[in-house]
Amino acid sequence: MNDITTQDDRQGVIVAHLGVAVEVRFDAGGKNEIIRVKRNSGHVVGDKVTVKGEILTRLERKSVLNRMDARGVKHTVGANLDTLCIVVACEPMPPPGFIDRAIVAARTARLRPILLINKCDLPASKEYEEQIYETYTNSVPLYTLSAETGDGLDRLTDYLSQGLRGIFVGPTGVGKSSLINSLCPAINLQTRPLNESKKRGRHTTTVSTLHSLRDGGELIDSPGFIDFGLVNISVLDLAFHFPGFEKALEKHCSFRDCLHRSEPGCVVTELIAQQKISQERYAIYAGILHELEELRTELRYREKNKRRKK
Ligand SMILES: Nc1nc2c(ncn2[C@@H]2O[C@H](COP(=O)(O)OP(=O)(O)O)[C@@H](O)[C@H]2O)c(=O)[nH]1
Ligand SMILES: [Mg+2]
Repeated sequence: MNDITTQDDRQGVIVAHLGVAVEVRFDAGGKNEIIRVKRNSGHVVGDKVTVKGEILTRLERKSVLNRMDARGVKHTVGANLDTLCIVVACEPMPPPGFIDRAIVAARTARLRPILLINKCDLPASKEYEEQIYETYTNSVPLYTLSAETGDGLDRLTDYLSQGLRGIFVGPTGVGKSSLINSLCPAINLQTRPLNESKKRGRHTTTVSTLHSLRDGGELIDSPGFIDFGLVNISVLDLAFHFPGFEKALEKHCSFRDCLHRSEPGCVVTELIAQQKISQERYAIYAGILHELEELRTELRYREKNKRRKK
């Protein structure tokens, strides 16, 4: 009797979420099956599950990645991720602070951030690459590549083939779909010339899927996932994880909850005075800090209103 139960209790991972069902890839045999779940069951791509008969149970998550939609509602994009691949290019350039927010979000969610500079085949790329290297060399691994020519893709393949599960994030038009297609031709995502993506607006489909790569590693493709706002990040997370402050923070500020504003004994302030952290970088930090504080005030206000209505 016991034997039958164990046979029935199968482990796998969710590779697609289809609303009222999920597609599970089972560890044994590597076969996929569709299992029914309740709508809004809370399961996401990357979740480890056990399936016993018709019953699906989620196992504990190692990490989750959340995003906030335009209305401020939180969504979980994927579970058990290892690395966030931040994609940028000289065209279109990311908005100021985009890379910093992404790095802080990744570190807060315990994902390893890496920075991919795509479109290195374009003549304007050299100067942009230099800027990026100057700012981020000591903070995150950097990869210069081109989905168009294939240059530098092998380094990314090698990185992911350590058995890492990754997801790409970046502004529309930088080449995320092109890169995913190069790494995993079976997915065959639609890519769009820059002017067309503006005309037609964003993807409408938001079905996330998990794909295994030929040389090892996995990628989550989540078409609606472009930016994730500052969801789940506290002012302290920002103060700890802002790229460029690493050297300073090795020494520790006098106060453990130092926000590097004008607190006494702040090592960031010290390094600014020594010109080891530039005013420009600090201004970006201060801007994000301000945004987070505004967001917190707004969330508190909304909470209060909600309670009042009840
Ligand atoms: N020159 C050049 N163009 C690229 C490269 N990668 C993507 N593109 C082009 O950039 C545009 C947007 O690419 P897409 O993959 O749809 O970007 P996404 O919005 O980030 O998914 C398309 O016209 C691609 O052909 C590259 O490495 N070099
Ligand atoms: Mg795309």
